Amino acid sequence: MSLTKEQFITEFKDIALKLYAAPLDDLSTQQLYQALALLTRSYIGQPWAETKKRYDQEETKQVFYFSIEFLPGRLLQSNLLNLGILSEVEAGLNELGLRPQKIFDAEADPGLGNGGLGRLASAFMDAMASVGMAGNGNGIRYQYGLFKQAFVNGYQVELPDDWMRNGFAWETRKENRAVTVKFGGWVELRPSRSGNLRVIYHNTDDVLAVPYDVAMVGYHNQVVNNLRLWSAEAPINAGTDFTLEQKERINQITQILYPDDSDASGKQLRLRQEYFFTSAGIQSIVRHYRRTHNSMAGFADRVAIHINDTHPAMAIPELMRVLMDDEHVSWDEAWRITLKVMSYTNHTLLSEALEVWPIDMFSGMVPRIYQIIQEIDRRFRLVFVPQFGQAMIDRIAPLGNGQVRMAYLASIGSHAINGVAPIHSELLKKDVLHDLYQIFPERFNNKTNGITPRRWIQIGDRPLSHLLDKKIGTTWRKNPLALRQLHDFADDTRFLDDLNAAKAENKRALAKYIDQVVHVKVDPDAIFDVQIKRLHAYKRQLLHVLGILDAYLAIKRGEKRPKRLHIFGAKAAPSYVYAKEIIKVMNAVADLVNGDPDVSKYLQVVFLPNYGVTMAEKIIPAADISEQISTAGKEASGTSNMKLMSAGALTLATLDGANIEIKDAVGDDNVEIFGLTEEEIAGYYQRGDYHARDFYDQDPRLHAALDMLVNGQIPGIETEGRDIFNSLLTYNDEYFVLADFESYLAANERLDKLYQQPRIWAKKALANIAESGRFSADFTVQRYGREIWHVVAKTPEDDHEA
Ligand code: NBY
Repeated sequence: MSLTKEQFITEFKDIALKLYAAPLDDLSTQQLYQALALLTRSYIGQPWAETKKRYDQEETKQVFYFSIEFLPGRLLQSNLLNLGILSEVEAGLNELGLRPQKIFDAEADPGLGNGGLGRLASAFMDAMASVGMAGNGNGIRYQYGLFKQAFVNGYQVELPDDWMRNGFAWETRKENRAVTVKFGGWVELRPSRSGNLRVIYHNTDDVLAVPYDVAMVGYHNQVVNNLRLWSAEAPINAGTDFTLEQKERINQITQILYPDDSDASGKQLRLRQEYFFTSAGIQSIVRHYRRTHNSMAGFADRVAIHINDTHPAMAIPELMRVLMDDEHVSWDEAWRITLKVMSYTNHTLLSEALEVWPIDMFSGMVPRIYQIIQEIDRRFRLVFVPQFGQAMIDRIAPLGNGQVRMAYLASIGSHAINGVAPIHSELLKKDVLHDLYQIFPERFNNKTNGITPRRWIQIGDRPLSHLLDKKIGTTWRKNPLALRQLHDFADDTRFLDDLNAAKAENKRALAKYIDQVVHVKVDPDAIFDVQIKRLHAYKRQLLHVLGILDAYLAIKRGEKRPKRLHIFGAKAAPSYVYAKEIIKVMNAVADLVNGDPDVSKYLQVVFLPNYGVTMAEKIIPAADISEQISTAGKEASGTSNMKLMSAGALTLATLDGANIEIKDAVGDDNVEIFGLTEEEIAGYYQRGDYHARDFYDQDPRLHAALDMLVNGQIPGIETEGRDIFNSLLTYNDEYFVLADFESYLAANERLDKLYQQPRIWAKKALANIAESGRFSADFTVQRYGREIWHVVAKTPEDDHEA
């Protein structure tokens, strides 16, 4: 859209006056934010309605991305950017004597997810709208997001994230689109005169699912898609029948996000959440379709439903249920439609993270869904036992060991199953879903994750963005592959110096932010070494910490090194004791290092509390080194690796997840690879001959670093230091930290040396930025569109051009 600075100023003053009955200079920052958000929303309404109308009129095939998590990040700036009016608005605010950034910072970050899985879902929403794909999100409107993390005496403390305290400016309550979700009770199957089976539900607990829609604005293309988040309420007209307690119980369903990104803990409320948003989504899709079609025959040509990990896998039996019970479609026809509609992404290779539910809990909560899964299970066995044998089918049938096994259900009921990086997709076929791969080889494929450069470069990294505009023009903003033009300037020393200057500016800004948040004065000239991701044993923040301890000891011995600032951001699942112990140790190490004037000349450590999307936007542009150091074969893909490379950070990495593709993209000279490969680790497992203690005994530097955990040199970690020490030595170091220690140090030493030559460093940074375009989620969703969903992207401009 077009909007001049002058128009904006008039409209902004006007809306603020209407809203608050006061002139601008009387308003708080929060009020200014609310007014600006409302004005921005008013620009979105029309293209939003028109997009909807166009999809209906043209009978566009639509994608519905079902995810129990979304992490959109703040939306004001990104909506303004995508509408094409960010510069005008900022100029207008400046002219009014207001600070744009201060207003943007008044927005709460909707933390409706744990980590990469939730962020990926939101990147895809942004990307689908931006490439003109009819892509809708389906999720939960959690009253409370992921806990707010604080540190008290170095320990993680979890506080409620009341992110909607000031409302959520971007949502629209769609009361008229509410549906009823039924739990519990029992099911009567009664033959009817027509020969159909009539399904009668008795004694169910009904919950009203009310949708709140959030606009997903495409980049400069007049497309606005829909993210539908469901909220649980007591059914209407029954107000008098519900006690306060019953209402409370219903409201609880969408009250809080589960803060577990590790093992699938069997929580009843979690299962309730899964069925709630899945059933609501399926019902509303079918209802919308049936408004314009009188049978379900063509449904699969108009609808693709994607299951983001197994949390929404009940979409499969739920669609079967609606097709059969409500639409009177036969089993065979319903199954044909369901298979064609559904597709599934797996996000983990850790077997403890594969979701399973006890059958008695499951069948009690969703009896009809359980019946349908029983029938899926029966038919699956009937068809495949003769061909593949009882033992194999027992391993992978949807029901087994008294459990409903969601990954198997998802795989059996989808026409496509994908991993999120090549190594991950290969390991799915080889290990985790090997038996299913034998049966359905054609379903398996890879779709490497992606990120949105709009948020991470255009919004997050202004200095770099301006530099790019000056050097290669602005086409990279629409097509990030244009970043490849940067290769032409790999030997342009002026430009390399400019790149370093942009990085330095970002580092000064981050240093200021660090001082504000944790009151540590850091040296902006240090190497900024960043590890930002959930705290997990397999991600090996511990290896990074041991590297810091080694540096500490070396500096204490009098060694001089280029100054490094280690920056961590990481939340631990509240029930993950070991991860929380690592957090305590990280904080204690930070105190030790920063508090020692001999050491802090060369080494500083900052652990920023409450890492999330908004904080990532501040950290990533300032990073020199990106630590991607998971045990090879454990990280499905990673996405912070892609974001950091696009900011020109050099990747310090194991050959895991998408690190491998980053290495292939930039070449061996432009990343720093270390550590055991996945094959080498598999070899240790097979032979059973990994002995962590040997590394401790044989490597004096490792020995000394590990001893610091237990010898009292780090105050306050008696218990935690001992537990971690034991996990590595007594319990033989499940994640091969000790085996990779030496090569990790060597890689770090190479980076230290390299940093002494700023232009060579900048040249490598340039190569990373130049090749980061391929990881744009725009391309990722287009690959999903072509190969899985069978949809084509199209924008209103395409119509004009045609
Ligand atoms: O998904 C992450 C992977 O670890 C990462 O490698 C990948 O890049 C990213 C996107 O594909 N997985 C992830 O974020 N998983 C969770 O957050 C999660 C949440 C809940 C549960 C399990 C995992 N759960 O069991 O409830």
